[in-house]
Amino acid sequence: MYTPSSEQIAKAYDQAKEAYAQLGVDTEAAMNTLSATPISLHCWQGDDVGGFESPGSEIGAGLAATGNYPGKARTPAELRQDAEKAFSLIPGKHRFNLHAFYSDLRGRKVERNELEPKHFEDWIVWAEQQGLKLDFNPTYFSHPKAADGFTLSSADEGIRKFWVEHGICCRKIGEAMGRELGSPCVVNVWIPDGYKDLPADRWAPRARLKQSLDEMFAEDLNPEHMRDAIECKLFGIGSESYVTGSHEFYLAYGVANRKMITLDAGHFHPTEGIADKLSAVLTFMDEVLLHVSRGVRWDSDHVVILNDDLRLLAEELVRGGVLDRVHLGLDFFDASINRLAAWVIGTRAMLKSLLLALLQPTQMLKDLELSGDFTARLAIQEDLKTMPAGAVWDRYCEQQGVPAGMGWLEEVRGYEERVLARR
Ligand code: RNT
Ligand code: ZN
Repeated sequence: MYTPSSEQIAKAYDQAKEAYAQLGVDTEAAMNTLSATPISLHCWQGDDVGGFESPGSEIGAGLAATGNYPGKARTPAELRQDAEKAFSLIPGKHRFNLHAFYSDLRGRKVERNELEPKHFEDWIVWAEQQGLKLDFNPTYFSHPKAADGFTLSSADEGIRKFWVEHGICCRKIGEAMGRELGSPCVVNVWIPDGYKDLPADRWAPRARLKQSLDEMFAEDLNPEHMRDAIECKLFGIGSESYVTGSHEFYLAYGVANRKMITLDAGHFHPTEGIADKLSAVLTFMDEVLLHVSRGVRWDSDHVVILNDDLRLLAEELVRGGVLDRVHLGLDFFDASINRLAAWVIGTRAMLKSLLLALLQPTQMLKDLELSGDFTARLAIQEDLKTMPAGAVWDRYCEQQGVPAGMGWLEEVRGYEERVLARR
């Protein structure tokens, strides 16, 4: 196992620093920027998108976490414990992204259209103690009123109203989280609504969704405390032929109503990447939320790894200078491996991709492009791939007080033995 010593890290870092300096890249500046870039870890990797309302219920909504690795979190306290362990292995200060059905009700039964900030008080207190900020999502699935696959675009007025009310509650919860923790909470709306087979009417559900969003967003809440986001999707299991909240729908809604859109890497055609979309949408919108995910042949939500899609995405963020306009959230759920290792692998991959992008001579590449030297543009981008970024990464981990190299895996194994295996 590669667990570098301090001397090893220092030596390799000095060489790397020198190598990057020859390219005009400042490794210290890169690490500083990285440390100021929070990633929002999605709570739902910790329990297979189960939530704590009714143990053992189906997720539904076309979402599927496959695998039965032992030790999943069964209570809010267990989820917090696991998340704390994961955060201790991830360099930097980050955020935690909750879904409404992770309310900490302590045995009470509260309907989703009656949720209040107090039902998340334990989460807020915990976040405060941990120095974390929170993000939030209304939950439009795993519920009897979502059983036919329609929520905010339901033709049943009672159901539609119920979900509008849920959205209103959740915006207020997000506002409380943001106010109490001193950082805007992004409240992301994703609904599963759609048809498996060819619809006879594509229009009415979209008209109803617009109406529902207008009702939900009617009250202006302080953007210092909360920001609304709306997440599109191309298709899902059970909604292959039609999704009410398509990309065009939410993009248009977002531009018309000044709401941010959410780009989930798994929500487009499999050959389509979200990296290319940033410079398009951010030309017209102030902010964007990303759900960084990894689809394998479909929207499978595999654990994020340092692949080309991720590298391109990070390059776009850095080259566009938009790290402060893009909220970086993760969205994957793998139940076939250690769940907290999944968080650590995915988040560390996201951070590594940002570091790689920050270690590029961005201006040099842009200049080469403008001068028409596409040969050098390609040659340098290719050689950058084998520059000693790993040495900078190790140094960054050490600086942030988390294991460098592969040392974190030992920690996870120990935790699995002591805690997870006993559940
Ligand atoms: C579903 C969306 C959505 C969910 C989470 C649980 O396709 O990606 O973001 O994954 O809200
Ligand atoms: Zn998503």
